[in-house]
Amino acid sequence: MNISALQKVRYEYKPKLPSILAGSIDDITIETGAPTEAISDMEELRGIFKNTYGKPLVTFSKGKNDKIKRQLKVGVILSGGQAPGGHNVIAGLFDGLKKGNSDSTLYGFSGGPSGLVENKTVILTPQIIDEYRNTGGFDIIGSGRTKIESAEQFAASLETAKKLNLDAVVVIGGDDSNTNAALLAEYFLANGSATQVIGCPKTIDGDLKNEHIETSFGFDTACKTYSELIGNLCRDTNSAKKYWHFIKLMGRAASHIALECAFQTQPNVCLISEEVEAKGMSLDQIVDQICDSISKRALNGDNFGIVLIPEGLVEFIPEIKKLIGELNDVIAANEKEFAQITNYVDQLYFLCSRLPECSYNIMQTLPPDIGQQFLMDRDPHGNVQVSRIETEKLLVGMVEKKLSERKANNKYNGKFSHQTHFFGYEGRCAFPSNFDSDYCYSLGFSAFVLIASGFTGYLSSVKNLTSPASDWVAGGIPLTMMMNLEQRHGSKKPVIKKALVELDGKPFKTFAEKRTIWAEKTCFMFPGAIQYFGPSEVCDSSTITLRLEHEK
Ligand code: FBP
Repeated sequence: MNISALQKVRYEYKPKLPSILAGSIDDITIETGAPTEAISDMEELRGIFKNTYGKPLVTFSKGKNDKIKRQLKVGVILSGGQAPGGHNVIAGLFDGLKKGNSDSTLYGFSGGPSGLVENKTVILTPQIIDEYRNTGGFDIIGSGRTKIESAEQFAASLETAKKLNLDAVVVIGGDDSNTNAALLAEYFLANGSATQVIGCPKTIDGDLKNEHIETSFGFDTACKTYSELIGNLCRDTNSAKKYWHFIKLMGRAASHIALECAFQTQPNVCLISEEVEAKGMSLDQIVDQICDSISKRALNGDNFGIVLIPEGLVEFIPEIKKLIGELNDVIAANEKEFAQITNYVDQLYFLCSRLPECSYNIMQTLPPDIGQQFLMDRDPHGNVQVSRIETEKLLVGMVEKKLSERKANNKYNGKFSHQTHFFGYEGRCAFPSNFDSDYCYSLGFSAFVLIASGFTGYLSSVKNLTSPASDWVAGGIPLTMMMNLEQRHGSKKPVIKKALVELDGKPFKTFAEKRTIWAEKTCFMFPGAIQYFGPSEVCDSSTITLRLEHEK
């Protein structure tokens, strides 16, 4: 196999573990706290999760644990979008299992949750694991977005667990996938199965976090990768002084990635979707905000700059959010008929009598290529595929129009040339940073300890992440503790609450203090590429968001 020089040396990297997990396997025991409650809708959730609701928080400490050396059979699933470090979660789980008992087996379910439903597995051997240590990607077993929701899918998953005689299933996924993990844990117990289910918090979006989960894995590496690219564009535009770069950044609904990249690069404008929603800003007001920065900088002779746009922005602009919701309803109610219409003009004609007038009017004003993107298939969890809506192009078009109006009114006298970019997939499979390599390996190892100790319906957790890894605190969080009921497809469903950017949180407030000056002056920062070797402050630091959150 052809491997790069970096891949070769990264195989040798030994991820750092919390000291409790790095020591002897005979010296890891469990401490449990008081019973827990869901974040809201407690009574309803207690009814849905009769067997798994309200379990205590778990931490690991030194001591004897009779169960830790059990021979175990475990299956692991990679679920949803790729995030750097997934391979290390599997490596940590594998090494933990083998350290506990060398006869334990780890199955990988191929292609995501459908691998569990369809019983498609590979046995993970030391050779396979060694080929993937400290590498990006999910290609060790593949991933998928299948949602286990029908009675048949749950029954088939149970059948697979029985056939393989599984002690546990580990679901490495985001909020939707871990909601699925919670339902699976409940279903197994309710149907007399002893197969445990443990989740691991994955997603570059950074939106699976709370008091107990400080960050999801992959966020660190993805943000550092995008920031390197944005920093390069900052330097390019500061050299050539001729382009405004409009950069859309992945992250689905939440703007955590855009905010972190703003800290790392100090762009002229960074839009934050959550603020747009809170202030009820219209598309026109957003365009005004960008044009204000362009106009001010033009007065200084600076006809160049950087604009960061969170991927999910359109869903937070009240008038567009309403449009998307209404489109979802019309498309769902006329699914088959609508699927037959392939031409955009005919699609608009079909929507004309079915959408409320005001939403139809917005639809008509959108450039056809953007309008079409609003009509594309939803993902299996019902989400609009925001990564496919070219918001950066929509904004550039509107900015150009507004600037010519300003010029006609003598309110702008600059020169506007632009470039658009979308950074998303570029960061999802990068070699994990040291932080993600260590964090993921620890999450996998911690999942093993939870399984060996008999827990189900838990999310593997590693806390105190801004301290050196030896001081990290490992344990488990009951999945039901992070849940509430939300309206999905016309009815209330239990879901893990998505963490959006908090406008009264330290990261946003810090950004808000600095952005006025960034909008006018050139304050760019150039973080450069992720470093794997060198001084610890360069190689091991966590995100600025995490550090600010710890300061509060
Ligand atoms: P997860 O929520 O599954 O972690 O996915 C993250 C993500 O990268 C989002 O940021 C993005 O909107 C989406 O996946 C893109 O999905 P796809 O890979 O299906 O194009």
